[in-house]
Amino acid sequence: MQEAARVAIDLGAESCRVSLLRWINGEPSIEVIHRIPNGPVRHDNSLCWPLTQILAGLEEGLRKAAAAAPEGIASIGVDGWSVDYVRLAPDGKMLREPFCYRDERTAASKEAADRIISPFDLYQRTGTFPLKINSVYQLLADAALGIESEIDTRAPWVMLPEFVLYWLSGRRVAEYTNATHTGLVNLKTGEWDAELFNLLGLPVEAAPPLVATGTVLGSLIGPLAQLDAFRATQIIAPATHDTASAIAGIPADLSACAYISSGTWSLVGTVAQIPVTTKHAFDAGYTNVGAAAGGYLFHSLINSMWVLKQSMSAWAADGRVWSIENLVQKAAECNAATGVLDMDAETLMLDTEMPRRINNELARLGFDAIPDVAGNEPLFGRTIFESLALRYASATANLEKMLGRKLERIHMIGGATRNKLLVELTEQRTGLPVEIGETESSTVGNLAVQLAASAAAGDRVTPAAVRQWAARLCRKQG
Ligand code: LRH
Repeated sequence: MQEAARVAIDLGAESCRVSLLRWINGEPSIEVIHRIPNGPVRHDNSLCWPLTQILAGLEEGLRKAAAAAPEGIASIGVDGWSVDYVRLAPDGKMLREPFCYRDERTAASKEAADRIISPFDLYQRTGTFPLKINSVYQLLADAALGIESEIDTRAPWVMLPEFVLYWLSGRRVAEYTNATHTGLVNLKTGEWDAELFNLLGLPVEAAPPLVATGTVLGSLIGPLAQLDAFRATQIIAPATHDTASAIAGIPADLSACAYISSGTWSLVGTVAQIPVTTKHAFDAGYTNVGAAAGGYLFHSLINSMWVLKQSMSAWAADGRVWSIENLVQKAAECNAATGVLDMDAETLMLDTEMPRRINNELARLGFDAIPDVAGNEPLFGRTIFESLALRYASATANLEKMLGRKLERIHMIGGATRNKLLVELTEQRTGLPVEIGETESSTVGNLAVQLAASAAAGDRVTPAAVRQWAARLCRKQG
């Protein structure tokens, strides 16, 4: 009898995917069955995610998966970008479409939180670098909006990938790796820091119960459960933070190397067994968030393809349509960049008018502007890639200083693995060889945890088991 299939759902800020793992003659084969384009949308004055649309797309994807796997689907797991969450109404439905972390409402709430507890104290307590986008500042912003926007801050909330798990299983949880990115999990206990919630005036009762990576939540519920392929389907919480899933998808031993997980953001770091919350790590912007099945992702978050994608949208609206492949190829033919951008600049994290923002930044730093006219798009691209590679280099140099040892290589996963120019520039600027991993590494990590969880039959999944499954899945992906 053919082994049952599995489904991985990856929620991405630019596109959400439903992928199907099947066993053909005993060998794994992973196929993206359905893609749902995604991006933040403006509702009135706030930036939100089109979650109703995403759920409709996921349902369509799951129906396609069922049709493609007559052998039956053993389990479904969901991972996605971190920090955003959904508030629930008493009937369990979403109260409103969730805010996107780029909404500027957290500027004021972070300032208010900083007055209650200093960012460095918070860092030492939770290990999480206090980024403005973290859920803690968003939950506080809900409180500040309060009456005006009718957000009941006592309303239960659930993070985005876990909302999809809740929709599929009826169980509301917070998986550990994703929970650590809220900025509200205590580093020592690995549990919600109730004292911190109190200090900040946030009701801890509204937070979901914390569960370990690889927890089996129960059977699939709802109309999809009527489909033959879903008769015996279990819903499993993988590492629901997509970066933790992506790192879990790397089959190699990472102790002597750095990873770059690239997409809308780039995460540059390594897996540490002990968290690092020194002043140096804080000043360098390094976070400690949970890794799948043990250890910490010690990395810094770098603004990445967002800058290019936003520029491409602005050009497309002006009739200047480019594919990424074409843009990268033409950028490689430019001799050099016009200048170097500060990829950490706040203005480059916002939406709309990106070419103008880039030029303002170039001017601020004393470089020439790039006339925003047809034909100059590759020069913008080249400037972004050069700036990114230099930022990767400062991140790896900082990492070596903090670890007190040299890195042997970089393991790159995610979208940049397809960008030959960026890979070359990264090798040149960091002076380290780059090993190319999976483009869709979070799918591999998501599935590896599901397989390890099923095999563990109620016991905790181990890093060794996850890595073995990742190796098995990667070998066939070419
Ligand atoms: C990448 C990612 C990253 C977070 C950010 C909010 O998708 O999950 O790890 O820091 O989105």
